Amino acid sequence: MAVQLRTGSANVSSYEAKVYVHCPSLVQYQEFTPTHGFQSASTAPLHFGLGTHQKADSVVVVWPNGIRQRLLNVAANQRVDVVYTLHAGQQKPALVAVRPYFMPSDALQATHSQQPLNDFSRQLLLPQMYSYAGPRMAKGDVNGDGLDDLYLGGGKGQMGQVLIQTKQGKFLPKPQPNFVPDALCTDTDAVFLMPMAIKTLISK
Ligand SMILES: [Ca+2]
Repeated sequence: MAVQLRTGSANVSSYEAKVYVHCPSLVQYQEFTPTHGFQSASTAPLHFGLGTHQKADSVVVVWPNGIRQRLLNVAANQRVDVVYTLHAGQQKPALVAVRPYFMPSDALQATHSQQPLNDFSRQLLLPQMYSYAGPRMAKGDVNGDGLDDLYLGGGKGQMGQVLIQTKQGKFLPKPQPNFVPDALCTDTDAVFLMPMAIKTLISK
C-alpha cells in the first residue's frame, strides 16, 4: 500500500506527518520527513508492506499540527491519497504539559567570570582559543557527611570555589585561602582524588 499525503494548504505541511497502518496482526508506522540521514529523504508516497493481508483495518494520519484523520477498511495494493481535511468544529489538540528534565534552581548561588582574552592575538594559528576551556566542575564529599560537595573552577582572575552541600540541598561557598595563588590561572579541568590530600588542601 502506498500512502500519498496532500495538504493543499500553505499553512500545513505533510513533512513530519505520522502514518499508522493497522492490520489484525501488526501496526506499521512511518513519519514523512525531509531527511533520513546524510543525503537521504523520505520517499513519496510512503510504502507499507501488508504481507498476506488484503486490506488494512485502518490508516491513521496525524498531521504536524496534531489533526488526526482515519480511513477504515483500506484495500491493499493501491495508492491511497490522504488529503488534509479540517472538519467544521474540529479543534487542534491541546498541548500536553510535559515534565521537563531540568528545572531552574536556586540551590547553587555561584557565577563564573572570565577576563576577556583573545588567544589569536598572541598566536594566530591556534585551532581554537584555549583560554575558554572552563568552567569545569567536580563533585566529592569534602567534609565526609555523605552529601556531595562541589568544586567550581574559576576563570582567569577568579579563584576556584568549594561549595558545601547542606541537608536542605543548598550549596554554600566555603572560602579556600589555598586557592588564592592560582586565581590568575584558568581552571580547565577538575577532579577530586585522594581524600588525605584533600584534607590538607581544602578547608572544610
Ligand atoms: Ca559533603
